[in-house]
Amino acid sequence: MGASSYELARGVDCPETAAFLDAHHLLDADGPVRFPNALCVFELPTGVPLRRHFDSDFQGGFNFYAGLEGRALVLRTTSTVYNYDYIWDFLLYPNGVLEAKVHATGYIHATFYTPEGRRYGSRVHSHLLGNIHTHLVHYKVDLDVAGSGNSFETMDIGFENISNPWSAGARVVQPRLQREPRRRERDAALPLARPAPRYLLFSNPRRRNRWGHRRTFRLQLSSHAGPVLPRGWREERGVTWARYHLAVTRRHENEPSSSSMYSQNDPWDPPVTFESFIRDNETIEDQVTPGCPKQSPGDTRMSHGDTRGDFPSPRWGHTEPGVSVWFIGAPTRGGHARVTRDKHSTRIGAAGQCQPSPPASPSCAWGVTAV
Ligand SMILES: [Cu+2]
Repeated sequence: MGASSYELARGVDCPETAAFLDAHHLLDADGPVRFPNALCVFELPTGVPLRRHFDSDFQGGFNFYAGLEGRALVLRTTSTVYNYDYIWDFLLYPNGVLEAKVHATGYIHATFYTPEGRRYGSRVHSHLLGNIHTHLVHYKVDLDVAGSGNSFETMDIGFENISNPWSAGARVVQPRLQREPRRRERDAALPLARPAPRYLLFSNPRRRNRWGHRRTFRLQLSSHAGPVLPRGWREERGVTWARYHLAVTRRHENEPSSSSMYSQNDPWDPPVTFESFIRDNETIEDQVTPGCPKQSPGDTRMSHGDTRGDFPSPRWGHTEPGVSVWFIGAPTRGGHARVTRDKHSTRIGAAGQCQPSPPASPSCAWGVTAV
């Protein structure tokens, strides 16, 4: 994508305050080609606090208030692919969450309108039909959690029906955690045909926190669409990674990428078939080989039935699939909110000012205590 990542406009593509960086590529060139300002970095107010608590005294006042404003550091670049533009964002949050996200914009690629065409899309102008189509995006991630000896498990919430210990003869239904270790590649390929498990957890069984829980990443997927073609159909062979919400495989040097740009030229017999990574069903449990972390193409996709509101530019409000990684029990919750105690204040903010935080702290926060 490097050769299609062009210059960004300050104030439009990125905020006025962003820092810009050049990008270089070597495609179809004798030497490096520079695209000025093709990357930008900026701080994004998320508009929602990272955390807050108003501790009511239930008598019209409060004991304390503490909050931490929400911000993310964003690294952004774009790719212009013919009529379409993709905006690629990587967001780093102060609580340790990493998020990868893509927005689609540009111009729609329409066809000539006929009334029969409405089975396949929406009329967007006198002679234009916006066709249904799918943008498939996937990320291949080499993930290490406190070293490369990692395991993968999924977790869901089930119910158990127990006798009520405080009331003889009565029953109580309560939620419980259901963990499912995924020990082999086939087990760790989660097909689109079934809903994805609620929690996708990558952990290091030998590295635990003080309470005995494994060091863990949680992967969260955000995607809208379903299968793009029936499994095994001729052209589907070129996108076998699209069969899964997520597939965790053992990393191999000869499997550096889960797809190939040349698959579009020969989807019937593509140069890289992701399905072959899984077919040997290797163990992925507790791999300790250095440099052999597991890789997990997380699959996100957006389906556009282009509608009138998408013309001429698709709205990006409904085109934001992405992947985020949460650290579980790691750099917990920021933890740097300053709570000042001010017995004379009756309103939040009256005495608390947003002050610069200590250097180690990710952001700034303020708090007030009132009587
Ligand atoms: Cu589209």
